[in-house]
Amino acid sequence: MKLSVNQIQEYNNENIQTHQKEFDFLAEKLIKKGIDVAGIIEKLENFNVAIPSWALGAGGTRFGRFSYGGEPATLEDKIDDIGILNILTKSAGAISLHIPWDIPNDYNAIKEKASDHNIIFDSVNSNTFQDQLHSKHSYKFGSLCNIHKEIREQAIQHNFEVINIGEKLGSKSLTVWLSDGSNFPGQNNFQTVLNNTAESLKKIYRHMPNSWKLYIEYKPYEPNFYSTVIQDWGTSFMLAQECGERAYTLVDLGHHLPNTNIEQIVATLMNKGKLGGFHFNDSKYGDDDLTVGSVKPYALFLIFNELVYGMNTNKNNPVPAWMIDASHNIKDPLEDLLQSLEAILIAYAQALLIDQKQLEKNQYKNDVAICQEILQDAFRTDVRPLIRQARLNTNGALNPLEAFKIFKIRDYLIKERGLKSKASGL
Ligand SMILES: [Mn+2]
Repeated sequence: MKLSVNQIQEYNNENIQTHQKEFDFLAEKLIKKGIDVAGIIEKLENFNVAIPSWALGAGGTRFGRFSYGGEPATLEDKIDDIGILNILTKSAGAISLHIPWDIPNDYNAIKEKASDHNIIFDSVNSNTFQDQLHSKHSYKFGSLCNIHKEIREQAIQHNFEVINIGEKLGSKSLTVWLSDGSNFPGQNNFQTVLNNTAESLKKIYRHMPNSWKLYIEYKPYEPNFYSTVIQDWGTSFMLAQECGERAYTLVDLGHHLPNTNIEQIVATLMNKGKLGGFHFNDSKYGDDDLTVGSVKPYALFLIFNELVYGMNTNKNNPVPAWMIDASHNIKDPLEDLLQSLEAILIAYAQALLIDQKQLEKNQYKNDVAICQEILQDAFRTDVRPLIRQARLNTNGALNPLEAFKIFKIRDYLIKERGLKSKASGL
C-alpha cells in the first residue's frame, strides 16, 4: 500500500476553497498583530517527529491486547506504515528502532525502503528490560545497575550491538531507558546501583562514535515498583554530566508523577544545554501513553512555550530529538499517530505565536494578568489553517486523518496483510 502524491492532490483540490478562506482570515489577523506568518509556516514545514517501530502495532495493558487487523508484521511493513504517515503529514520523516524487536535482516533493502518513503533512521533504542532468547544472564534483578559484574557486562555488550546496528543504518544517537530498580525496600543498596549504572553508562558512552549522542531517559516508577535507579531528571542530568558532552537527558512526558511541572524541567535542562531527547504522549494518572494532547493540551502548549524559547535562546542546547512514545490500545495506531502529530504541530504553532518581547516587558512590570493573557491568547487561537497551509506547501494532505479515512487505508492494509497479522516485538 503506497499513497501517491496525485491522490493527495486530488483530495486537497476538493477542500482547497474552504481552507483558503480560513487561512486568509487568520493570516490577515495575525499579520495585523505583527506576527511573521510566513516564518511560522516555514518552521511548521520543517518540523519532523520520529515514529518508534513499536508504536505501529496494537499495544496493550498488563491485562490484555486487542488487535485491529492489518498490523505490520515485519520491519518492512512498519516502514511502509510510517511512509503513509509521512506522505499524509510531511512531518513523520524518521523511524526510531527498538533492538532486538526490529533488527534488519537485509540492511541495504531496509535503507532503500526507508529512503523511498523519505524516512531517516533516528535514535536506536536498547532493551535490557526483558531477557532475550539466547542470553546467558537474566535481567530480573537489574541490567546496567546489577550487583553482578557479568550481568552488567552483558547489558553493556547489548548496547554496543545496538550502536553497531544503528551505525549501519545511519542513526546518530542511542536512547537508554532502564526498568532497573527495586520492588521492595531493602532489596537494593541505592548508592551501589546508582554507581553501577553510572559506570555502565560511561562505558557505553565511550564506545559510541564521536558523532553520536546518548539520551538517558528517566522514570519515577513502574507498577509493582518501590524504586527506579534513574527516577527523575536530576538523576538523569547528573549521569549525563558524568558521561560527557554528548550525553543528554531525555524527557518523556509520561514519566512524571501527576502535576509535575514539566515545562519548568524543560526550561532548566535547556538552560544547561542538556535536553537531548523528547518523547511525546499524554496521560491522566501514570505512564498512560495516550494520544498527544488528548488530555492536557494546555500543559503541552506551556511545554512548547519553553521549547520554543529554549530553541531560540539556548544555542548550547541541540535541537531535541523528537519522538512520539505512545501505545495504541483501542484506536487504530495510524489514526492515533496522525492525531498525535496534529496535536504536536498545533502546540508548536501556538507557542510560536507568543509575543516573547511583550511577555518579558510585562514580566518586568509585574503585570501578571497581562502575562497570562499573552499566553492564553496564543493558546486560544485556532492555528489549524497555518498547519494545513504548511502541509499544502509540502504536498501533504490538508487534513491527514480525514484523508486516511477517505482513502480507506486500514481496509487496504487488512486486505494486504490479513486480519490476524501481528506486529513484531510486542
Ligand atoms: Mn519514552
